[in-house]
Amino acid sequence: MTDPFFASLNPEPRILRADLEDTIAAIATPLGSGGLGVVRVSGPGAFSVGDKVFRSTTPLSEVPSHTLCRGILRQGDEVLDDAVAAVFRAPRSYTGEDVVEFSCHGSPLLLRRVQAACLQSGARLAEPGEFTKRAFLNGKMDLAQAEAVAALIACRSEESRRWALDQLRGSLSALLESLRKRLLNLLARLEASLDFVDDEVPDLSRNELSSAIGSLEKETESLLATAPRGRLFRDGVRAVLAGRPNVGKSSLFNSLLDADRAIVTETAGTTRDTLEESFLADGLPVTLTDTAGLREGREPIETEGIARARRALIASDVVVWVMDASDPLTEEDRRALAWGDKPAIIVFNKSDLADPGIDRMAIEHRARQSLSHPRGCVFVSARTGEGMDGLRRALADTASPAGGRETGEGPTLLIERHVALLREAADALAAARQASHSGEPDECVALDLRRALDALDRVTGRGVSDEVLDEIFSQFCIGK
Ligand SMILES: Nc1nc2c(ncn2[C@@H]2O[C@H](COP(=O)(O)OP(=O)(O)OP(=O)(O)O)[C@@H](O)[C@H]2O)c(=O)[nH]1
Ligand SMILES: [Mg+2]
Repeated sequence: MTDPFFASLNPEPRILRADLEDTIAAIATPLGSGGLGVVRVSGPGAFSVGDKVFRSTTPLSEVPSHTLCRGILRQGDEVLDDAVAAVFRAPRSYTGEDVVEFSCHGSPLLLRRVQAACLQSGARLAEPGEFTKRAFLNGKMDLAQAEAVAALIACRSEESRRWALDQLRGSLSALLESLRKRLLNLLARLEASLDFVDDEVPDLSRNELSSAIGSLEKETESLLATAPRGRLFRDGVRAVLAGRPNVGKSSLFNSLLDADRAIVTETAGTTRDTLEESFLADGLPVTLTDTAGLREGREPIETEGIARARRALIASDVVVWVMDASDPLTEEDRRALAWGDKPAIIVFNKSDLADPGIDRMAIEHRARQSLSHPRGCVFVSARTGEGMDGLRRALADTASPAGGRETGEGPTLLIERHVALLREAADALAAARQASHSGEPDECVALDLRRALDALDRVTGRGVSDEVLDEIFSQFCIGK
C-alpha cells in the first residue's frame, strides 16, 4: 500500500509529552460537606508529592501498587487529617500514570487545605477533565470511552446510566472498530485493484462492493436511530402544568415532586411566578413547571404571571392540562385547552370531590375534542393520591416515542459529537454506495469511503485535533 493515506491509518497514539510531564492534583469529590472527600494526584511526581504531604509507616513511594495506607495528612508541621491513601502505580491506574488518592473527612475547607499542600509540594492544579484526558492520551481508553465518563457523571436516569456505562466499557468502541475493519478491508481491496490493473488480485465485483457498503450504511443508520432515545433519557423533557385557576396545578406539582414546594391556597390566582423543579416520571427525567392559572388577568401582577405561563407553554415539550373533575370543562377550561398544539395529557384533578356517578368517558371524550394532540386522559386526586402513578406513566408515555426505552441490541448514542460524526459517516457511505452503483471509477468510491472512515475514527479519537480535545475535556468537572 503506497498511498500515504493508508500509511496513516494506524497512527501512534499521539502523546503530548509536555502536557504529561507535570504532576497534577485536584479535589475529586463535589465541594460540599460529606462523609468522605477525595484529593487525587497523578503524574511522574505523584509519590514524591504524596510522601511530602502524607506520613505512614512505609513511604507511599515504597508500597506496592493497589495498596491502601493509613496515615496523617500534613502541610509543613501542621497535621491536617487522619486519612487513607490509595496507591496505584503506572500503568495500572485510571490515568495510566502513578496515582495517589487521599480519602479524608469530607470538609470543603479541609479538602482545599490538602489540595493546597499537594500544590505546595510540587503538583499543579489539574485542569477540568485532565485526569481523563491523560487516561486517553496514555491509551487507557479511547475518546468515546472518555466522553462516556462525563455522560455517566451527568446521568439523570437509569437508562442513561446504563448506556453511559456500556459505552465506558467499550460497547460503542467495539462496534465502531468492527465497522472500521470492514471499511478498511473494502478500501484495501479497492486500492489493490487500482495498483494491480492485471488480474493478479481477484476483482471486487461492483455488486459485491455496493452491497458491502450498503450493509455498513445500514448499521451506521441503525446506530444513529438510537440518538433520539439517548437524548430523551439524557436530557429529559420539559413539562408544564397549565389550566384555569384553582384546579389544583400547584397541588399536583407538589405531589409529583413529593415536596411542599409551591404555595397552595383555596384562592383562585395563587400562583404568579413560574416554579421549576426536576423529578423522574416512570424513570424519565422531567423538568416540571407550575404556572399561574390561565384567565383574563385581573391586575398587573396576575397578567404578568399569565404571560409567563404562556412563555413556559411555548418552551415545553408536553403540556399537562389540569381540570377540576368536580366541575369539568367550563368555558375557561375550553379557552385554556384551545391554546397551543403541544402533545398533551388531560388531567381531571379532585376526583375525590367528583360525583361518583359522572360519566368519565363522556367527559374525556369532550375534552379530547378540544386538543389537537391528546395522548392520555387521567382522573387523579392530589389530595388522596388516587391515579398519581397513572399520571406519572402517562407523562412518560406522552414524552417518549413508542418503544423509547427499548434498548435492543448494541449501544445507544448519548453524545452529540458522536451523532454528528456518524451522520457524516452514513452520508459518505450513501454517496459511496451510489458511486459504486452507478459505475463511477474506483477512486471516487474510495474517496467517499475514506470520508466515512475519517468520521468513524474521529469518534474514538484517531486524528482528532488538540483544539477538539481541549474543547471536549474542558466540559468535564475538575478532578475527573
Ligand atoms: N379535594 C381536593 N382538593 C384539592 C385537590 N387538589 C387541590 N385541591 C384544593 O384546591 C385548591 C386550589 O389548589 P391549588 O393547587 O392552589 O390550585 P392551582 O391550580 O395551583 O391554583 P392557582 O395557582 O390559583 O391557579 C386548594 O384549596 C387545594 O387544597 C384534590 O385533589 N382534591
Ligand atoms: Mg397554583
